Amino acid sequence: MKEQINNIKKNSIKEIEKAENLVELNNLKVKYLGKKGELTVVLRGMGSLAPEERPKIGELVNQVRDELNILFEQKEKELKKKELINRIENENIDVTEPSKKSTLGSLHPITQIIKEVEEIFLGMGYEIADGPEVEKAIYNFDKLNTPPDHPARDIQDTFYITDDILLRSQTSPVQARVMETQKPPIKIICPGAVYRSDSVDATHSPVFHQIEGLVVDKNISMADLKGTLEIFAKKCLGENTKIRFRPHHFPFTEPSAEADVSCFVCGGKGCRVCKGEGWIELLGCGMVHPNVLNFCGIDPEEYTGFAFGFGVERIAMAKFGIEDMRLLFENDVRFLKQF
Ligand code: 2NM
Repeated sequence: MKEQINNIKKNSIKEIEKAENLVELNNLKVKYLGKKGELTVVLRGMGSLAPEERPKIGELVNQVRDELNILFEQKEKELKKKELINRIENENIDVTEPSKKSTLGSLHPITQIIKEVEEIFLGMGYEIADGPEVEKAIYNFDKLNTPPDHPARDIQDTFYITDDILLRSQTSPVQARVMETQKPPIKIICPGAVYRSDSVDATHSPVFHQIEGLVVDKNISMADLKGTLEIFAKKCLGENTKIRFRPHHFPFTEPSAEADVSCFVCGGKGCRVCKGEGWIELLGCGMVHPNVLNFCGIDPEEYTGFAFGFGVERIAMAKFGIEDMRLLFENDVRFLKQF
């Protein structure tokens, strides 16, 4: 039996040396040390030996097994290294192969307009302010000179959460908050989502976006308002854009006006975009009502201000020639890809 074990040892050492890859090596491990391996079988056959022989043979088997295990380990390391070197030598990377195209998304048209308007006003020294979309009725209405019996406060028009908390219907509550906490001079624009209880159609959505602007300082006049909006219109819609003001009414401004711009498609002759008018309604504006300044802790005897506001969707639709507002909210990639 001793001889048999030594033969196994001799043969296995020879074979391990000759193994050319990891699969071969693993097969040898099974052949000699596996459950039905040659050495294992010898160990099992020890029952037939004389009792005094068993410890010696057992010791020999264990010794051979340990030696083989070490050899297997060494050979495995060697073969792994060889395979790695082989792979590195034979692998070639074709640097001329065209790369996989990665598709890059783009900003939503509403975001594009907001960013563009922000850039224009940042360039004129304005800061960008924001505030909560879930707002107190006081900030959305009372401080903006919109009393409790005003039709805009009707539950038909505004989303109430409780009697005095609502989804803001304009971004002016942000401006009321800024006036309350900061001293003039104030020069801000407030972009953001606003909510009104409107049914969805081609020109209405219960959620849309507004940008409102506010300037409060000493000696601010209607001339500052008109000059500012003229610069804005030209930068936003083209240097040839003309602007006109029509009297209007807002509770938070007095006097108030709506501003139209000459159609940037036909230049004023009349076309489909301006519906033959030559003019497109751009925004609402006015001089901040003294009550609003008062309600927000600013002395109207010392300071005056102007404010303006417009819907981003309407501007985006005019500028990009989008005919249905719903497209701006459905987020169909085939639509968004075009901008
Ligand atoms: C508009 C039109 C006119 C406006 C007024 C104020 C504030 F806070 F100063 F009272 N913020 N925005 C305003 C004025 C908004 O949107 C059509």
